[in-house]
Amino acid sequence: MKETWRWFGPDDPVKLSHVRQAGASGVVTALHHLNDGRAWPADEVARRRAEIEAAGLTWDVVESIVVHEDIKTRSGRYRELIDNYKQSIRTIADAGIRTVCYNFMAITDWTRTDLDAPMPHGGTALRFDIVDFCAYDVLVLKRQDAEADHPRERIEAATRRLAAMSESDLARLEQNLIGWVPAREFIFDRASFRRALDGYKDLSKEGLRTNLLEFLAEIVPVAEECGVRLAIHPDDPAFPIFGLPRVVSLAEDARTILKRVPSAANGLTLCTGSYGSNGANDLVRMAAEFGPRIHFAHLRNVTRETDGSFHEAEHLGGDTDMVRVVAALMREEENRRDGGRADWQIPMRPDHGHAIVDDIGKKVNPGYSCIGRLKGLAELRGIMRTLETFGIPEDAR
Ligand code: DNO
Repeated sequence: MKETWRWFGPDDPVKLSHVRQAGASGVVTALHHLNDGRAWPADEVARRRAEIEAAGLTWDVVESIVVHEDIKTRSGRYRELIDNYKQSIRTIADAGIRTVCYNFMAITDWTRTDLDAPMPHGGTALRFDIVDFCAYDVLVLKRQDAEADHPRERIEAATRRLAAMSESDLARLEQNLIGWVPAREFIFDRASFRRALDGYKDLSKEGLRTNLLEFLAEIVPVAEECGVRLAIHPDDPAFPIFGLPRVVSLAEDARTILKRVPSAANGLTLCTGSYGSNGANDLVRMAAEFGPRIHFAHLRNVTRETDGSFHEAEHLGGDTDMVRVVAALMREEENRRDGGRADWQIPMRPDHGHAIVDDIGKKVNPGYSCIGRLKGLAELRGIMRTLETFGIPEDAR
């Protein structure tokens, strides 16, 4: 697999020189400031690419060209915004970038309640605490019908939790859930978040899926034409939150998307952490089943807790058997090579990392510290080298 690393652009405190030192050879980035649905200008893409190449790296994956809310709800300016999206795909293809990771999550991108949860080793990790989430959803945001989405015992626990929370704890929780950038492109306050939720009140899961499929029907032919592979990122967490419809949470969702738009250009980002937040997903099986359509891998692990909470584990810890996932992906690469596929190599990145050692106390994009990811990448590289040296064992085939 090609070792890549997410870089948030010139403002990222983790520099391209650090990426080199971590041993990755590819970069995953976006024109993060152009996140309002406008088409990406070729000269800006070229400048960014030149900057990456000057550091001795290649720009392998665009993550993400943001899908505007109007496209997800098929309302407002969606026609013009889809045209812009197509234009951006053409522009990045002209610049030689052939993989686009994007998501179709309503309103929120990945969501956590806690960005600094203490781990037993003394560092911190990202965590989604279902009781904190429920406290915010039901008791603070007071979302209409929210009670129906949570079991009674959880609401009782949430009521006790909220009573014990200080004002600053609550402010932090709200900031983490609705007010935070950069992975999420929009910043909300309570009132604007309620309005955004309102925009989805008549959209069912089927409705959102239809909008996704219609979007794909328009952009996939463009991607095919210019040799770009689209890689949809799963919902994170991979279960409904805030009563919003979710269409990329389960293996079955991925299966439907691939089946309904059967082009090779329509593929997946196998994010083991996001899919792994839902115990119904078997990541090793998904890696094998969806192999030919996996265009990008986000490798990280989660530990699911009994009440539905989860936290981000070490890359080789947690509930997902990372060795077998990597083996399945490398097996897929072998198949592609045997089949003469030019795009045999799957770009992977160590997705997120704990804050450890010199990361602690540093201001970085949450989840995207240098040392934690460096550790994750080194561990994953160890698996890859071992499998390259000794071959992929029969029981991983
Ligand atoms: C989280 C990331 C996601 C991802 C988007 C893709 O760390 O994996 O924010 O970039 O969902 O559009």
